[in-house]
Amino acid sequence: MSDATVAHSLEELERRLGGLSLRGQWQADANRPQNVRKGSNGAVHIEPIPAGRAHAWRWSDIVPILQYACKAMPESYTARRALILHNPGLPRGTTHTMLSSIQIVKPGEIAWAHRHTINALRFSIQGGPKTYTIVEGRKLSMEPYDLLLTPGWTWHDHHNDSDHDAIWLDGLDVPFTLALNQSFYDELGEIAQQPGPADSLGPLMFRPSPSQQGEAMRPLRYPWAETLRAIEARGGEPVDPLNGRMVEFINPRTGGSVLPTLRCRVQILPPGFEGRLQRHTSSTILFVISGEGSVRLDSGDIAWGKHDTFALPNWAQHRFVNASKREPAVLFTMDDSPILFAFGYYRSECETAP
Ligand code: GTQ
Ligand code: FE2
Repeated sequence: MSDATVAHSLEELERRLGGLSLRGQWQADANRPQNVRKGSNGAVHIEPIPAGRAHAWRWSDIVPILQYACKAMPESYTARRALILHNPGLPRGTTHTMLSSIQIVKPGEIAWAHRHTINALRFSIQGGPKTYTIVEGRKLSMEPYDLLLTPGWTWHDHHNDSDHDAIWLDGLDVPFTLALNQSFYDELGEIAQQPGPADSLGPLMFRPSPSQQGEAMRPLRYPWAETLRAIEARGGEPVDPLNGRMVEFINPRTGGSVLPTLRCRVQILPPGFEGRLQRHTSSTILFVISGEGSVRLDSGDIAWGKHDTFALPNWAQHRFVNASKREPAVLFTMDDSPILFAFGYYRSECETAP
């Protein structure tokens, strides 16, 4: 049977392509979820559908299950007694690029030393001067709302020498790093590192005054007391109609984000704040330090209160609301915007002024 005698069908073409490990470009993304729009002239416009769901994890659910985990897993060990905040709309992770967990270390415990290419941070919730993490030999205490960094490939082990449970929020670029297939992991082979003297770097610099460039070592601990001072110093600045007030944690050596993949900020919504509708291509994980409010999305409102954590998918329209007319709401946020800025993908839109 020669080709000249058979009708040339698209179906037959695709069958033959398959046998040759080829695919037509028209077949490539046919089943991919995406938002396709046609303009008045028939031209096609495509944009992402937000990856995963907006979801909140309640502190009131987390605390009892952490206590249960302590009974069910009597030792923390190297794998960590950490509960992943698993987005119900994703195969893995809290957003499609980031993963957060809530971790508990009991009095007297050590979470064993290891390192990984995955970048990680911790935002302390319950802790004190006798709760600490050792990062590359630097002993960093974990007091409430301190931010601690373990940049990719730095050794780290966590210690709780106090007589209270230590609890913190972990943030990592796990889904991003796995998507690139760049995950390496080592155990030290000893339970803990030998710590040097307590961390003793100079004062931190926050935007808008980045300097300290060229410093031999960068800060890996951002104490809450200093963060509060930075927030207070900027209290007189105008309130952004989208996000309230934002203070970014900066790597003083670069003037950029604290980790190559993750940006960390504190967001303050003044009393009665009702933000403009906005969306951006970055995804965000938010932890409520204090206050009560909601984020309003097309899919409904998500209310949040003290110590809740919630995930905001990329490109989801949202609006921040502080439910209180008297108290500000204070949030710790991490987002994946450094990845997007690095490759020119970052975009944002907002409602124009009324
Ligand atoms: O504490 O080093 O939630 O390596 C996930 C992976 C915490 C940690 C997590 C980790 C850690
Ligand atoms: Fe780790």
